[in-house]
This record gives sequence, C-alpha cells and structure tokens, in this order.
Amino acid sequence: MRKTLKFIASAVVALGLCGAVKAGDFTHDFNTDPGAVFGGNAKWVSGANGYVSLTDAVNIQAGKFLVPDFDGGSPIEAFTATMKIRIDSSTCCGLNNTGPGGTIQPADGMSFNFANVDDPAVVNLADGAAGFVASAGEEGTTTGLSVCIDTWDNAGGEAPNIDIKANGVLVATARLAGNIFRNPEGTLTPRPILPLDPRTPDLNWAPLEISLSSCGGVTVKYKGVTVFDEVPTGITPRVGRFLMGGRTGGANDNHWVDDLTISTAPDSLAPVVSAKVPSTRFDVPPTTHIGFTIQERLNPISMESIVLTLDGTAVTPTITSTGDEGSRAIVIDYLPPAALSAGADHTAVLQFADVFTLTCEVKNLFTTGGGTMLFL
Ligand SMILES: [Ca+2]
Ligand SMILES: [Ca+2]
Ligand SMILES: [Ca+2]
Repeated sequence: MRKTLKFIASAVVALGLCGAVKAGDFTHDFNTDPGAVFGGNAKWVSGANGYVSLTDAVNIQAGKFLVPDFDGGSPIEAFTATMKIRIDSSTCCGLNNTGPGGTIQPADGMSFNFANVDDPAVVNLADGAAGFVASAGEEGTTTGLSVCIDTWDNAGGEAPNIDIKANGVLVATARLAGNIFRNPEGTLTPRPILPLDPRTPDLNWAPLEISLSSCGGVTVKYKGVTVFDEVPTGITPRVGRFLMGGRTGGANDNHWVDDLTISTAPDSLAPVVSAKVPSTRFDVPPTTHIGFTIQERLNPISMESIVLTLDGTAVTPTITSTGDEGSRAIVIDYLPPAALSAGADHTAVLQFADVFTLTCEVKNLFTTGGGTMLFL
C-alpha cells in the first residue's frame, strides 16, 4: 500500500514533466552585459552585435563562460539549449584559412557543459591556458553532460568530431570526414573516413542545438544537421551549472557564442537510460550486441511496453531485470543472428513507457566498420 501511494504521488510529478513545467530559462543576445562570469581568456565583446568570445584566434588560449545560475539550486533532469557559434579565422601556419593544399591548422575546439556545481571547471574559473583540463576546452568538464566539438586531430583521426560525454566519459562520438566546421550549412555529413577535406573559410555563424530529454536522450544538431538523435547517456539529474569552454594551442581559431537560450525542466524521477554499445558513428563491429539499460528511479516501467527495433524492424531482445519494482535495472540485449551489413549506418530504437504517463524513445546510432571499436 505504501508503495502504491508513492507511485501515485510520483505520477503527479510525471504528469508535470509532459506538460510545460520549467525549472528556468536563460536567454541573451549579448548585445548588453550578460552579467556572466568569465574565466581565463573568455570575455564579453560588447556592441550592437555583441557576443561571447571563449577564445580569439590566438595561440595558447583557454576560456570559460559560466552562464548565470537561473535554476536556483533545483535538480535539473532535462534541458534545451540553442545558440549560434562561430569557429573560424585560424591564423595558424601562415595561410589564414585560404591557402591551397589543406594545410590550414585550426584548433582546438569548444564544449557546452551542464556540470556539477562543484566541478573543477566551475569552481576554478580563473584558470587559464596553464590549467586547461579544468578549463573544459574541447574535451568538456569532468562531471555532468558535455557536448564536445574537437577541431584538431591529436592522433589517429581523433578529430574533427563531435562527442557526447557523461561525467567525463565518452558515450557517443560522431567522427566526421571533411572539416565540417569550415563547410557551408547543410553539408555536414558524418562519415568515418579520413582524410580531411581542404579547409575553406566559413565566417558565418552556425546554429547549434543541444537537448537532453526527460527520457535521457541527447540530441545535437549542428548547421541544421542532426548529428545525434535521442542518444541515451546514463546521465542522472543533478544540481548543476551551464558552462562553455574553448581552447587553442599551437594552432588556433575563434570560438565565439551568440544568441544563447536555455530552458530547463526539473527532476521528475524519470528512469535513467544508457546504451550498452556507445553511439558510435564510426567502426563498430558488424557482430555487435545491441543493448540498453533502464534504471527505474521510482515509477515502474511497463515491461509490456518495451519495443526494440533495428533499422526499422522489430526484433526480440532478451530482457532481464534485477531489484524491486520501482528501482529495477532492466537490461535489454539483442545479438543479431547474422552479422550486420558492414560500412553502413544502423539505428537501434528502444521504446518504453512507465505505468503512468511517461513514454520514451531513445536511439543508438552506429556505423559498422572493419571490426575495431574505438572504445567500449
Ligand atoms: Ca549578439
Ligand atoms: Ca577529443
Ligand atoms: Ca583534439
């Protein structure tokens, strides 16, 4: 009886989740003082077309932009952020983005983070280039959810790419052919194959959208192209702060931000979902297992509601659960009976619902390759 009452009380919260309940909103065009806190080389550039510079196109820079706290210390489960970013004007190597031969060297990238309030990058805002780990930069924060834009290949084709990290751990990566950060809008095509295209100037601001759903799915759209679509990360709701970071090294770029909006939703005790195989737009073995884990946090999942599809076809996974109803870990696992087509994009979609009003759909996007995974 006690448990039933608990579930009903939670259902009221869950109802709010599906409606318009918001924890907070931040919106700014940076044409006026945003009242934000900056660290390292980051700064507000005032004027009618004001913006935030995380770094300018100068070597050995690290900057952080801490968005003012607009959530009043509430745990946040979901958010939607939109902005314009500008990554361009490398002065590295003497060619200023216009020379022949693809020898332009822009670096290193930037990140958007929802980090713990005590994350080193939040607490230690003042560190500059010398403390770039705590500066977030292109690798993100060590806590919370990070979307990392990396423009410099440190080794082995590590970049250019866009990664999602949960608590500093890589959970999804889109490895990109060509320098998408130099291509016109609409031409972003995630592909696993290098080499880089010759880099051409792109002085335009480009739209970036990042969202975390109450079902735990992260969606990233850059230049109007969906790079990640409802990818589960296992991230848990938390009291946090939004922080953006940028970094340059022995090569450089402008890393600028404008027209930032963020809307947040409070914790509704929705389940936490993770994917067994990371969403890897690169080189997943064709014999991979496909799996998801749903961790209940109060409201029970309807086991009958669980549906797994692979490339649009319903499949029959093995479903096991441990723990008491309301706090179960539900593991969904599927091994395709035959190797998947190699060198192709695949999408596994998991649909489920709780016993009240919450319905969810998360996805694992991956590209099969030669049998070597970047990570597990
Ligand atoms: Ca502006
Ligand atoms: Ca990287
Ligand atoms: Ca890199």
